[in-house]
Amino acid sequence: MTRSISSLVDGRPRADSPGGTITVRNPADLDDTVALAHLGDATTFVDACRRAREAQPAWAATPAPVRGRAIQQLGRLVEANADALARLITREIGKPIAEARGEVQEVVDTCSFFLSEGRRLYGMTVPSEMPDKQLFTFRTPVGTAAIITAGNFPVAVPSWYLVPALLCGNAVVWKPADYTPATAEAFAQLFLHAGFPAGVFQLVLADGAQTFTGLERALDDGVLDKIGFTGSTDVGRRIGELCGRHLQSPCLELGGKNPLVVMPDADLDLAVDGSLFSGFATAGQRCTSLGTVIVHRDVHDDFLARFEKATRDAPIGDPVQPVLYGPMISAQFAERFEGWLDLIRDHHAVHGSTATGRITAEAPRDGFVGAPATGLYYHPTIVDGVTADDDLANTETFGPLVGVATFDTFDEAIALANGHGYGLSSSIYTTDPLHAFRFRERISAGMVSVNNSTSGAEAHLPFGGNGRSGNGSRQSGVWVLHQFTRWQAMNWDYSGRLQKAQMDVADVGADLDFRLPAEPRRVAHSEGDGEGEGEASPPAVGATLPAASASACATRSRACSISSW
Ligand code: UN1
Repeated sequence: MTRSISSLVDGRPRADSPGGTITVRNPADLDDTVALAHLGDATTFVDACRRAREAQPAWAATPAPVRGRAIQQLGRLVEANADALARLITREIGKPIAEARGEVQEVVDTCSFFLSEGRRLYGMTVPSEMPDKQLFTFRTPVGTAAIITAGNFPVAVPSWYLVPALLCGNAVVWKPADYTPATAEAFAQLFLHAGFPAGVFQLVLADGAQTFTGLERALDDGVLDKIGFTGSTDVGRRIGELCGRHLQSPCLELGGKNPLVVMPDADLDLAVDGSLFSGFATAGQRCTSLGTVIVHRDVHDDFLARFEKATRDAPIGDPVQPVLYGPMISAQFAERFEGWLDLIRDHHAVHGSTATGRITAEAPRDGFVGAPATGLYYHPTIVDGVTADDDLANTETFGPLVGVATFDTFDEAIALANGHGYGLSSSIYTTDPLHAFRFRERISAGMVSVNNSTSGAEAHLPFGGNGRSGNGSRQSGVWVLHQFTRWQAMNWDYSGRLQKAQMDVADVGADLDFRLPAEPRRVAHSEGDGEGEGEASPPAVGATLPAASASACATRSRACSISSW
């Protein structure tokens, strides 16, 4: 069945398609047409922003616990429709059904967290420096937020923005990826049935160029107060520039080149499990997907042999079956991935499958699950011998490709892990807590896993990155509240007179010349030396330290030994 999908402005489908139409095919079965999307244009986008802005004040005036109730109802609706939503995700982007179910669960988890935030959304009471005066802080909504998201997580990542934004009393205009209109429309229907008032949730289907023009116009017209964007670093940069001109700070979640460091003391089987999942789940098309395994020279060959075997044995294919991964999420991603395979050079060694590139009858994959010709399936590719200067070390290759680099010293591992300038997720496999904490201190990523994959963040920890991965904004948990509220400070003087801060403040009279009387210093003499206690003299410079300090030195020298590998 082909769905006909349109923007939903004030809950009503827009019959026109000024931005053209897009036909979306199931990437696991290209003969299956999933949806025909009618795209809006910049005017549709600005119109949606204007209507959202009109609806927002009444929503902001709704008590936060009542807003939380709408989030609760949304969570219930998502749970009740979980199977249909997960199956639609699998059909539209080819995500394996188990992962699609996990993604829907991530929406439920997000709702569960924020439904109670409606009963918190705490401000503070703060003491004043003057009597009969009280200070307070309040969180106020930002206004209208445009949320622009990618299609690799077509419901979970949007929910990280939409749910807290609405809970905080904002109105939202959601522009999903143009290649996931069916999932977007289904998810939008759940919002529209969850009890939010008309107008606070708008869905606009549009391509990137029309959306950018729409953002420019909406900002110029003063009908947009916040932008949340998940997507490429280049587009994030342009959105950042645009927001800067309007004195706004966007919430940007951009790409990653996520490192996974394998120390010589690591449990190698565990490291292989983590590399397999974060390298190839969602066919490597997560922002958190593994970019490069950075493995110590002493365990390189052993690790690579195990990783190679696990990858060769992994079931790949039909996403409704239990597979490691299915097809690429759409034709445009498949095409781009083929370009990135060109970054493999002569000094690299390729492992992991029976061929590279698309899985076809001519380039088959042993053990493929299903019929490869019907979909956009690609061989898993492990590229060994990656060095810091390689394009492969510095380019986000969104697809089933994992680089492997070797290090001798911890400093080298850190240089490889940070050198590309991204900073989203990272991982270290080690059995030594010292290595784990040293890694945490020195890695530039916003997220650090220890003995766990780079993917699979839980929905209530701060999610986001630094450098090429984002502008430091964070989603999820209480941290995202900073994105969708602003602090308002209030002071209330009930003294009945003007009390001037800093000037009319009572002082305390202290005697700052007071000193405690000096005590005589004494040391105990050793037994039988025939003398009593005597006056101590300060330890000579360079004298031997007591035992406690000596053990601290031992710890320090162990720490130093990391950099000598
Ligand atoms: C993304 O790819 O943009 O941590 C989000 C993970 C998922 C979310 C990924 N929970 O891999």
